[in-house]
Amino acid sequence: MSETLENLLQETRQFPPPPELAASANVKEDAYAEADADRLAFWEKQARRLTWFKEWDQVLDWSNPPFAKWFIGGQLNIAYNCLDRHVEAGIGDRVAIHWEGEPGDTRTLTYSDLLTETKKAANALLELGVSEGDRVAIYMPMIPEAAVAMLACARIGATHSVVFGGFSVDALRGRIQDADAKLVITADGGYRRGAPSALKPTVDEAVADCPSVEKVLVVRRTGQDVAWSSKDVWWHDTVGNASGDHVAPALDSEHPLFILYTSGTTAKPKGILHTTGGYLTQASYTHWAVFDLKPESDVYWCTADIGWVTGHSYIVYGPLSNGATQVMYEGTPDTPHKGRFWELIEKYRVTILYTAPTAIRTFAKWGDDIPAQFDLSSLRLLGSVGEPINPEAWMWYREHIGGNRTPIVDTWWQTETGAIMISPLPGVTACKPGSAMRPLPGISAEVVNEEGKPTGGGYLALTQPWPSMLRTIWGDDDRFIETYWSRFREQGFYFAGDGAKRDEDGAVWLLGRVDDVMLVSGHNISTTEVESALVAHQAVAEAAVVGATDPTTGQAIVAFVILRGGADVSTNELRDHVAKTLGPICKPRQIQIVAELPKTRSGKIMRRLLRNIAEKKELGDTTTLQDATVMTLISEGMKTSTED
Ligand code: 6R9
Repeated sequence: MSETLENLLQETRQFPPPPELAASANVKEDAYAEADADRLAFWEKQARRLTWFKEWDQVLDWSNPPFAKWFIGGQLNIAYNCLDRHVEAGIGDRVAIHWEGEPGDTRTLTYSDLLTETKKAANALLELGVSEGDRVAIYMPMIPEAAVAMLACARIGATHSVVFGGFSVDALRGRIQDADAKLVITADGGYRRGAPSALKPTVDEAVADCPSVEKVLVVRRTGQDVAWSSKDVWWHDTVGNASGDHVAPALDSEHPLFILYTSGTTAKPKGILHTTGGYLTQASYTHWAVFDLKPESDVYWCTADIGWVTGHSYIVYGPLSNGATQVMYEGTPDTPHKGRFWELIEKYRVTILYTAPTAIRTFAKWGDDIPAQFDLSSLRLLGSVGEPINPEAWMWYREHIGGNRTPIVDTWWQTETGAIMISPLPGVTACKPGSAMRPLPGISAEVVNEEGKPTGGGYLALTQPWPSMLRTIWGDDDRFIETYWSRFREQGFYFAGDGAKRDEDGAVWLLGRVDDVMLVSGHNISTTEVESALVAHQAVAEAAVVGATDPTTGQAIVAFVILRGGADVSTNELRDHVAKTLGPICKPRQIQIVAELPKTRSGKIMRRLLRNIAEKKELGDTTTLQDATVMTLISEGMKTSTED
């Protein structure tokens, strides 16, 4: 990116909070002023929402940046905060998890059930030789044992590293080796798209090259045949026979809680390290504040996988620390039919739904008539995470899922930030479709130029340390400094890697990764704005835009577009539509209609792969791709298309 980012899309629609929600909201307008007046006192107050075995001596140590410490000297146990204290408070009978398997089998776990399971799993881990400070890899389907495994690790102070159940042998092996994991927790398989999908063979192959692994703990989920080695133990034997008595030890506030590897690039994955007290403080506070959680009456559902940071912070640690009742679903949204999500919302009377733009655009593509067949009137709040949400997808979500009633919180954050950073507060903010609006109370973010000075369109920087910030990249402090803290070294800002703009009301609009920004005839154009213009055409469901090398303009815009079911439109009409909406400079050189787009497992479009196709280069690393066949289909389509 050379100068600043162009500001192309103008959005004038605005949706104030429903009055009832505003009146009873957990967090009101005054929170911003309170946090501005004394940021550390504000976070100290949020830390007191948790139960500490020993109070901290100091809130923040920032004497050795960028290595932060929060709540120094404090001691707590995360599993105790998520489970024991709720049972001690007399709400052990409250449902923690309504679990729904893909084939339709169900399990209901109360807080007491979850506590007993976690204590047994903690004892089993100890018996298997895992102790405080050891690393445990978790490679599991979306079953309750996945959450139990994480909580059991947290309980005994073992650092977990969850690896997406869809990742390959190579990805799993690399992550186990990088963290020197002593134990792997997995399952025989899980259900995906109507059939058992094996996990254990991948673990067997990976573990063959991982001398650090002493044991593999296996949950029986599908009952499919598995090869068995001397390292393997069944969950139902080991955890099943373990004692249900376990006292949660006090762990240091800075004790390493988890490592989570960021995906999606050709570089070696970065093991993002999170610790205990600061992480839980912010995960818990933001879950309560941003989703306005009323634990006695809400039924919350986050559709993420636990292999993604969203599953860590907003399925496991945030909701459970707040005593929430939630839905957990094993499978895909189209199995056995495309209304599965809406069926579950109707069945469990879900009040808060948290999902990703990729899912929303897919639902819009499948058609409005599908959600219309279900009773979604229980919903009172919707959330979005993972990518910029195109204004038209936001409007579709509000109308067809939220019945034009519910606020939508577009939450910006990263694996590295650990918890939500920029988001509306549902009882306070008048939301604009497509904007994450403003930093949460206690969070400092700016849109800055190359020199770190505030600007209308440029880089998103985080200007003050925050409790749930990453502490380092596992085993590589230099890379941590280089990746996140070198661009604004002088200012001491964290560089998020995202482009953003601030509108005249101060609202923040995320514009995608700066690596994806296109430089067309000297103009920096964000992929997000061109994609949003395309999605605003009634024929378009999804769009991915890349800058491909061009002899005359430097880079030229190439768009890959998925049409809505039944829609028919010429690519020239779409090119003209973009030119009319954003100006002639943004007119794509070429538009390719495709059936699918390459995405990561958390649904982010992998523009790097599309850029290679647009420039007719080799594909590069596709190991984190959700469906590898997509690329072959797109490049074949590209060869036969004519550039109009
Ligand atoms: C939570 C998560 C982080 C990257 C981030 C940004 C993109 C996430 C977003 C968003 C625009 C939002 N991103 N939420 N962009 N608006 N509401 O997604 O973590 O998987 O580490 O990805 O995702 O580009 O930098 P992670």
